[in-house]
Amino acid sequence: MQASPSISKVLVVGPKGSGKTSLLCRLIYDSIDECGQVPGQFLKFSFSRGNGDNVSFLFKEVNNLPTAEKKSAYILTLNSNNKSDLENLPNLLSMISDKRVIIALGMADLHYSAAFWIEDVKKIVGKKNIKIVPISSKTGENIKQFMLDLSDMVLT
Ligand SMILES: Nc1nc2c(ncn2[C@@H]2O[C@H](COP(=O)(O)OP(=O)(O)OP(=O)(O)O)[C@@H](O)[C@H]2O)c(=O)[nH]1
Ligand SMILES: [Mg+2]
Repeated sequence: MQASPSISKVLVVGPKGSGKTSLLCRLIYDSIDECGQVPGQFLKFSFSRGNGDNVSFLFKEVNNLPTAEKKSAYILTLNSNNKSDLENLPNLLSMISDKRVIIALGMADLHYSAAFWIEDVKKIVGKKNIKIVPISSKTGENIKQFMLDLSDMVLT
């Protein structure tokens, strides 16, 4: 049994309407019907990795970058149905100084109408070691995998 690590503060950033609030709602309430006033709030969440390890997070949606706020990592959300989210990605990445960032490629339930997908994001991210995980906050698709990848990132 591993001693439980201290809490990891993770800032959720991304273009307007890219799904930041919805992702947090999915994580905290397992639904996007009760989003309420998630923005600006610190949300505590304990994730069970399934092997007896729990990882504690403190999430916060941040709508203005760059930020001086302390953090251990960033989640960057993108709306895969909105081409401008891909176009704005280089600028967004330049405002994130932290090396620990994971990209939540959102609206995977609308993959059929996506404006871009994983390969397109990879081209912009280049050699940076940034994981890109397709997710749907609406259906919950791949959210567990996303949390496993996020916890891997903060634990290493
Ligand atoms: N189909 C679908 N819609 C989604 C998904 N995630 C979010 N949405 C919708 O996309 C819209 C924007 O989502 P938000 O979570 O408010 O995005 P945001 O990044 O917090 O937006 P701002 O705070 O305004 O910048 C809402 O209408 C959501 O219901 C998803 O996975 N699938
Ligand atoms: Mg929001």
